[in-house]
Parts: sequence; structure tokens; C-alpha cells
Amino acid sequence: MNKVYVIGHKHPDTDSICSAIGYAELLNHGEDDRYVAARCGEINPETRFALERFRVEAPLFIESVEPNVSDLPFTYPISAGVDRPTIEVVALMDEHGVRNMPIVDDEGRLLGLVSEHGLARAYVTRTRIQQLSITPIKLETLAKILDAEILVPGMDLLEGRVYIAIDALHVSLTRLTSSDVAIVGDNEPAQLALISAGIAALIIADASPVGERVINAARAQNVAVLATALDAFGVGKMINLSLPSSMVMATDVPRIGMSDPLEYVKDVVTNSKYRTACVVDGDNRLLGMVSRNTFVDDVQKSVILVDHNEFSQAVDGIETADVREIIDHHRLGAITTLRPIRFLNDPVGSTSTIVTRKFIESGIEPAPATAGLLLAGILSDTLALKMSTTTPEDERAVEYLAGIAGVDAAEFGIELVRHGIDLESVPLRELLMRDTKHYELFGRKVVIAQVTVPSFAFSEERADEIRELVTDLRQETGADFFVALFTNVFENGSDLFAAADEVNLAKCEMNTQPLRLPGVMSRKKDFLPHFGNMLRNL
Ligand SMILES: [Mn+2]
Repeated sequence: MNKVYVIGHKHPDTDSICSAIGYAELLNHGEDDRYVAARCGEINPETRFALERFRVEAPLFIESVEPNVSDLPFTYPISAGVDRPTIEVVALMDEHGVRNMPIVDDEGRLLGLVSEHGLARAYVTRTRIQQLSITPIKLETLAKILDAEILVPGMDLLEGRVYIAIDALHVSLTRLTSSDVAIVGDNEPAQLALISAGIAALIIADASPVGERVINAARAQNVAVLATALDAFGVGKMINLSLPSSMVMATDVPRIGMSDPLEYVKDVVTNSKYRTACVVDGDNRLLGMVSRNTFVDDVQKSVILVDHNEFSQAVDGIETADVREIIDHHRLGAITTLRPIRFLNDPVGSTSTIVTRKFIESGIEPAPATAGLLLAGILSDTLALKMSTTTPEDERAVEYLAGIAGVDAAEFGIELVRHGIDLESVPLRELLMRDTKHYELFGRKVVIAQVTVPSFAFSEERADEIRELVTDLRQETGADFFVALFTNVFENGSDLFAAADEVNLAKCEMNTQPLRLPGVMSRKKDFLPHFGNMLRNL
């Protein structure tokens, strides 16, 4: 079963992170680990505080849900060690029906690729070399390739020229040195002479009988003796095919990672002269190989969206994903899907509230840590139940979750919100741009920024700076109205700053700033309707 990612919006807030963790846990009951809580942005300080408080890891970071290499149902998990002779590599290629074979070192790191193309080149070049020879090869390996029996083991590693002893004996003897290998047939005098001349190995072809004297002489001289049923030409041919793969492999094979998008990988494979790419991890360890027939058409990542329902707020690549379900408490945005999906939108204080309801409805109790995080999600979105968007269901959920998590909701709420409004370390401009909403109201372009503050002293002390900044931001955003609300959680109200045409500002009674708006906590519920009315009458 492929994974389903439960993911919140970009610039994730606590509700977005915690509802994803909660909902993934609920869905995993009965379906082990199929659902993965994910995020597509950095964890903010408030959320980090909550995660650390309940000792829960942050959800998996996903940059994009575009299908990538990890979504391929299959990559070729094959490779050969760098010491393998090419003839064995070719046998492996045949067995797996592939035209390329990745070559790895002892640690599984990718070194190169043996391709049909590379093999052809290597052997065409090699036939021009006059002398048959062997590159370092283990005696055992050579025996395996020749299907030979080792009658006398000599040196472990052989390297030298290979000589078929068909000349008159005295000619053969002058040509051979102590590192060379001689191939002979049923000719005991020649066998004995070669051994006593001091060569590295003797290959006795044609299933010829090997006498006691030959064996004893070879032992005494430390010359390896192999006996095979192949004829001399067969032995030569097999030795020629037993080059180590390092000698024929190409090292310019394209390397890709598990998280590379399939669109990109398709290009890489198509443009590669090997029509393939090797999948490696950060340590260059081979994970698999993709070729043109690895690609299948309908590879998609499956996602469940929480705490948003608009493409514009969703993780990158959302238009390529299979959206399975949406749970949210925001206004409806323009999302479209190919097939009917489960869509739960309820105007309660937070998505964590809805996830809590789903736990209760299904008779499953969240783990204490998860209950703590869902509690954090609700308290964060409702500013400790102070926002006017708070509903009785949010209050009931807080009580239920606090009981399971074993925390005092009121105390925890204040602590959480304080962490959420750590304002001192952030430049004012960034504070204002952090949470802005764009609206088109009665033909006017309106941008409303909201900053949550622990007390009105914050906006009062910086009034001049803020007035200048909203004027700048109005120009930069090209808005008719740029409004900044500094909302005081603990005193139930907001300070308003706004930039617009003088006349319009006056008509909206906004020329004295900051303008204290008692009871205005929610931008959309408390401020927008009232402000919209004013704009209608301009
Ligand atoms: Mn939310």
C-alpha cells in the first residue's frame, strides 16, 4: 500500500501541524503507518514549544508532492561487484533482462555502469590487441569461468599473458615468464616442461588426463593447475570475456536521488546515452536503477489536506497529487478534484477541534501526547479560546483533550500563546507581512495584516514607525487600503493602523491612528463585515 501524506498549509501554524499529526494517528488505527503526518514549511517557535512540551517529532518535511523517484512502484535493485568478470555481469544482465548493470564497491557505492554499448566497445578495441592476457583475477574466479577443477592451487591472484602452447616446446619455453599462463592439451612432456620452466599456471584443456607426476611437479614449483573440458580456443575465448567489470564500465552514468521529480528523471533517462539513471543516496550508495520502462503513467502521491482547502496555500506540486480528503475550518477556496472526495468543512475554532471530534466519534482515544498537541492546535487558533471564532465545541474539545494529556488548559494556553507572540526578535516589517490577507471588496483592493500582541503597549510605543510602514506597504502591494491590526489577546481588542487616500481614510474615520477597536479579535469575523460596510458606502 502506498503512503498517504496528511499535510497542512504552507507557513504552517500550530493547528496545521497538530491536526496533521492527530489525524494521521487516528487513520493509522488498523492501517499501520500508512498515513504519514507531513509539513511543507518551517516549524514556528510556538509549534516547536508544543512539540517539545509533549516530546513529539515534527512531521516529515515535504517540499513538493510532485511524484518523485520514491513513488515508482519499481526500480531495478540489481548490481555487480567491481571484481566480477564481465562474463558474469553479462549473465546477470541476461537473467534480469536489462541492458545495463550498475557496478558497486564493497560498501555498495556506485562506481559505474557496464552497458551493452560499453561491452561492445571494450571488446572491439581488445581484439586489436595481439596478445591474450589476464588482468588480476582470482584463481577461483578463473576456475569458475572455465568450469575447471583446481588440481593444484598456486598463487591466489593471476596476472599475465596467456599462451596456447602449440609451438614446438623449445619455442613455447622461450616465450613464457613466471607470471604467465599456459594452455596445453594431452601432452605430458609439454606439461612437465612448462611447469619446470616456472610459469604461474597451467590450464589443461580438452578434458585431458592429468598424471601424478604433473601434479607433484606443479606442487613442488607452486604452479597452479586447472583442468577443464573446454578446448584451447574455448579457454582463450572465456579468458577474453573475463575482464573485470572495472575495465569496461563507464563512470559517466547519470545519478539521481529518491526525491528527484519524475518529470526531471524522465528527461535525464531520455537524454542519457545509456537510457538509464542510477538512484543513489547522499552517500552515493546505489538504491536502484531506472530505465525507460520503469516509468508508469499514473504515479501520484496521495494526500489528505488539513487546515486549508485552496491550491494557493497548499504544498507545491498539489495539482499533480491525488487529493483523498480535506478537513478544514476556513472559507472555501477554489479547489477542484477529478473525483468525489471526502470534504469536511466546519466553521469551528480550529481543524484540531474537528480531528478531536473524529476521535470521539470513532471511539478511539488519542495518545496523551497527541491529545496535548491537538489541545495546542485549538488553543493556538483560538488564542486560548479568546477569539470570537471560538465555539462551544472548541471549549468541550479543550476540556476533553486536557484530561487525556494531563495538563491545565488555561495555564498551557497562556504559555503557548506567549511563545507564539515572541515579537522582539522579529523586524516590524516582517511581523506585518507574516500574516496578510488580500481581499477585493466593492471594487477596492484591500490588504489586511494582523499581528497578535501581548499588550497594547507594543503598538503604542511603535506608533510612528508603524504609520510609516503601512504607507510603504500600501505602495508596495498596490492596495487601495493597507490595514494593520494589532490584536491584544488578553484584553480583547485591536489597535488599527491604515494607509489609504486621505479622503477615504477620513470617511472611514481612520485618520487618528492607532484606532482602538474594542472586541475586534478576528479579522474575518469581527473586522471585515464592519469594514466592508464602510467601503460599500464610500
Ligand atoms: Mn486552523
